[in-house]
Amino acid sequence: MPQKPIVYDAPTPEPRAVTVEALQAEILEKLTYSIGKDPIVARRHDWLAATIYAVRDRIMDRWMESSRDTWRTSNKRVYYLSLEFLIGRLMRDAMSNVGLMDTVREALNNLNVELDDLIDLEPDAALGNGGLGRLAACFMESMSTLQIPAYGYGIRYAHGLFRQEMSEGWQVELPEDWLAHGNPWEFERRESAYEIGFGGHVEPVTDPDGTLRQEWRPNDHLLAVAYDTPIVGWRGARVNTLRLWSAQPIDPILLDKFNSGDHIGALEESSRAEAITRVLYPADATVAGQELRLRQEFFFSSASLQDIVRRHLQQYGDLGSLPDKVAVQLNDTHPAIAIAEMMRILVDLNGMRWAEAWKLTRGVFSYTNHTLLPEALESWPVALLERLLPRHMQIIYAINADVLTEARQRAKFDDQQIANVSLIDEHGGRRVRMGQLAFVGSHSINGVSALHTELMKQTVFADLHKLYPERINNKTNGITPRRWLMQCNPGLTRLITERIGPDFLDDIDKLRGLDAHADDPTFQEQFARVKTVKKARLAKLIKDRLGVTVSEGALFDVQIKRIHEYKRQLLNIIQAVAAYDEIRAHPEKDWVPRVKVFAGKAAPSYWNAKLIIKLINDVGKVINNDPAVRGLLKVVFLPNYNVSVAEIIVPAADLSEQISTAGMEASGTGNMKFMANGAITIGTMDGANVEMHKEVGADNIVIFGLSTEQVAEKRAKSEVPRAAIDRSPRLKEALDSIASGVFSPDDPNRYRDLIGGLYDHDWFMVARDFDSYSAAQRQVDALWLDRARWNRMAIHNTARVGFFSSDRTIRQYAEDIWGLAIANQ
Ligand code: 26V
Repeated sequence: MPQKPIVYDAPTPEPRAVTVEALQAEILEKLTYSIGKDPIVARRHDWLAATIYAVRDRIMDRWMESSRDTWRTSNKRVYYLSLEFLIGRLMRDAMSNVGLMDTVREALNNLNVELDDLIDLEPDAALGNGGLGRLAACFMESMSTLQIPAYGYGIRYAHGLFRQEMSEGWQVELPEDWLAHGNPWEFERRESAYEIGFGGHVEPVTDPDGTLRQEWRPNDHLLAVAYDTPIVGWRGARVNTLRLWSAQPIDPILLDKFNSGDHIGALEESSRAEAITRVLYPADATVAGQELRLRQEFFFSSASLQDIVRRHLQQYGDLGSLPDKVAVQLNDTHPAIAIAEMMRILVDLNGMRWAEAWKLTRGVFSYTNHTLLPEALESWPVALLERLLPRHMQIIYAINADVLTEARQRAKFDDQQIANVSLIDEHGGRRVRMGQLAFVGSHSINGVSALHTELMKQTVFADLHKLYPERINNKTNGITPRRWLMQCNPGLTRLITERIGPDFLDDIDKLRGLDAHADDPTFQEQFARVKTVKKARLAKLIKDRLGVTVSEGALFDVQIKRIHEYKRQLLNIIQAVAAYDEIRAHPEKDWVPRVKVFAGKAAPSYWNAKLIIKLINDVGKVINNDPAVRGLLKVVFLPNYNVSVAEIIVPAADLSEQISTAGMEASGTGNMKFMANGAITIGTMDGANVEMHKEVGADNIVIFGLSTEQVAEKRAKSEVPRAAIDRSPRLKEALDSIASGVFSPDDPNRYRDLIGGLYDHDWFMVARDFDSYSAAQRQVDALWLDRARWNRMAIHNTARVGFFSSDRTIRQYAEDIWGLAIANQ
């Protein structure tokens, strides 16, 4: 049936009323007619779903208006392709952004339901591992806020990141089940389903006009079905769509098999298809390398591109205008296969000439790199790609031939340089390097902090940068101030509003106005009081979860992030052990009471990371129970870190630990969340810390440690770290006690190898940065004792966080990469 033309001014229903009475009536109505529950027997989950349905209706009007607007204005659309979206809970975010918090709270109150209980009940959508996935979520919110017509494309994993529990201090992983109670936010779009192929062969065919084409004939097919979630911008400015794909079989059941009695075999195709979107890969810094992962990558890339091209053709009817109307941002290399898929769609399916297709493709795509760690750079064996995606492998070879020819002829590259820019890695078995593919197929390649972008130019992409010097650019990460200040810290938001008025809510740079109040003792007092309330809340969580009592008067020293050796939780806990030794040796000194808070997940197969968790727990058990410490030091590890837990911990932090080995943390975004909430950063000159140091000024941050250059130098010289240990009796004492089993009497050798590594190679410079870190911690103590000084620093941190808003980041993407004009607001 031919598609009906779109009528932009077709009738729409009356928008829903937003009074307390209307909401109250509607929540009841949803409970009865949508959930099918009598209010007298309804459970809390029923109330939650009913409330979400009522709020959702108030978003629908704006959602539809946003889509109409994009069709009507023919503006360029942005597509953010990401294998991860760590969005967390949506209800508070949505209510707060459309200004319905108080109304809904009152409506529920009248029904004897407490809004905060419902908020805590909503599952935390953990469709991501860490920084990369959370960045995608902040970007989605900022794109809606800035009224950019944008779509997020990803996977609707049935199971997000595993739940972490502790068993005798060890991490154990349990399956996560965020869809168990259904998901009232999503809309299944059966009509938007696409066929995805795998395997098979490529057949050359000659068209009637004599042209030769390659045709891929996959032997394995499944369906990608769309699920849409609305993403609301600040003040409901715009509602964009997060479209997540779910894999389904083409035939739900093989009837012939079933009828012949093979009941399991009849469902085989179904479970094989569904396996693709069953679970998120839980590693974020080592490539998984499994076939299923490549299937996930192609599955969502292909579905997204088919959707994009269909929408474009429906509106514009020709593909030549793609780069004018479509910008596709690749979040890391995970969707890089989309470049080859786009070429296949243009050349094989639409008969476009290769050179023309390549120009369009490069005009459409841009790529963000998020890590330079060699073990996290994706590459796939040629044999695997050939088997799963034979036509894409041919296309990759053809792209490579063009690039290498250009490198030889135009840039006069030598053999080594050719090897560096080649899409094919020849070391060991041949592999396709996805970073190189993403680079050559994009008009823009960006890093996520100034330092990281420089390192991209100097290391992994040095020769590609020589070949295409105008492509690499920097877009320092950001965070959405809505979730990470206004929603998670309403007390602070209120205080700021009282002081400088509400303008900062719409223009975050206005927070600068706080600078002028940083010396005001009354304001300092108020600022500190807000912090104390948040600390009391965290203290309660610690008590409830761990049974450990901590005082809200202590300095809350926080390191929360994925557990990784380069992030150096080990450095932090060794310093805690050294402090423990000092406190016992010098009970007469004026010690600053501290609570060291850790949280984060380790990749299930990352042994050292899991061992570090166990060490933190072992150390905590000893220190927290030693009467000689007199409560001056506590060490706690909060299990199952996720977005919702972060929203409680971040506003309660006094000190933010951002202590990665210089050159290794691409940006960090946790650092920015703490800054917004008035924590002082102790950190290395790494990632976005460098820019934070610049924004906040040297007086308002505590920097320590080796620089990127010094780290590189020491590594190049293969310098043995022993000298650093011999020079530092405090470090030596701490290492000896850990290695000899003081904290692991049940297994004295548990940490021998972990600590041994510090003597041996110390790749992450834990030993060599220790003294500098300890000195920095003493400096923190001194600052804390001068409370006026501390509070002033804290206020300056909040005041100067504006640069780290993801609105700023997205504006820069829009202007420099996507070629969009942003309305000034
Ligand atoms: C790699 C892999 C390998 C296969 C298994 C699953 C998986 C998932 C993610 C990754 C790449 C992780 C890269 C990453 O998360 N980078 C972080 O990106 C943040 C946002 O830009 C940045 O702030 C962090 O510094 C950076 O580590």
